Amino acid sequence: MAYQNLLSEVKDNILYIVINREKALNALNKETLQELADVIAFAEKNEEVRGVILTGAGEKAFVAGADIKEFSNYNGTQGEELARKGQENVFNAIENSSKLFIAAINGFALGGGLELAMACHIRIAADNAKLGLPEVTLGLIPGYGGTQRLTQLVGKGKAIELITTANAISAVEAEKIGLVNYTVPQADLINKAREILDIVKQRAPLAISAAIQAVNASINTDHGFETEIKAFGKCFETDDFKEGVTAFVEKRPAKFSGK
Ligand code: CO8
Repeated sequence: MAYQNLLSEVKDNILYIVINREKALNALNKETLQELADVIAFAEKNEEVRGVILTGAGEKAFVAGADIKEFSNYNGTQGEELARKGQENVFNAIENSSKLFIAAINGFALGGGLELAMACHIRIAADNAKLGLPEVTLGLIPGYGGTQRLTQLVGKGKAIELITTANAISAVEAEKIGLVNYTVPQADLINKAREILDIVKQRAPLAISAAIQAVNASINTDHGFETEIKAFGKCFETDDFKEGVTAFVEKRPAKFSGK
């Protein structure tokens, strides 16, 4: 699929998505959000795709936020609609995807950019990255799930501090508080993300999907344990379970079909 604001490529079962508006520090305008929604839907239904690496073009920014230049004419109803649509089609769609999404944070991840990274299942930051939610400097608050996901990831005290001060933090600080999984030199960023997906690719696809949904249920529902029980039971009905156990008994690597 050809996009105006994204580069995308499937290679060795990994979908690479690059947000490609380098001159605007990869800010999320409406078109980019729509293209992201489309490429996420593509990843979900394409069996070849076993994981996704999401990054920004250039070495300066992952995403410097929603496109502020589009904001000036919005009223309350439009603001609410945009937040709802974006959350449903992009941010929640990533979080609830059956494919593992890794954000490779190659620079500024601010506002909607940090929200995008937080919607991903794993975050890896380059050592030059700066992360923050500066919305209150614009008279706004985060609208793409940032108040919820930051609190889930780092706890209420740190989330309130970061959101109300609007201070951006370094990758090292972000790793210290659990906001990113790893900090690596910029040159190693994609390799580190690929290294993780190369492991995940060898695991049973339906089990990966079930694990993501069960972990999500621990924070987004009040029935996480029940979700786990049901998902655990369903795993026994998969070919992948039979293959996994047979391969173990036969002392060979499993060859999962995702069925
Ligand atoms: N939107 C639009 N354009 C941007 C954005 C942005 N978020 N960030 C940077 N740009 C543009 C600049 O305007 C500039 O363009 P131009 O060359 O045409 O003037 C270009 O990118 C380069 O930026 P700078 O010259 O500012 O680069 P600096 O190195 O001096 O500064 C910063 C880099 C610190 C990242 C600075 O650009 C900055 O502060 N950007 C804004 C960061 C921000 O406030 N982000 C939060 C936006 S609000 C948000 O994300 C809300 C999400 C929820 C929305 C929910 C519903 C809609």
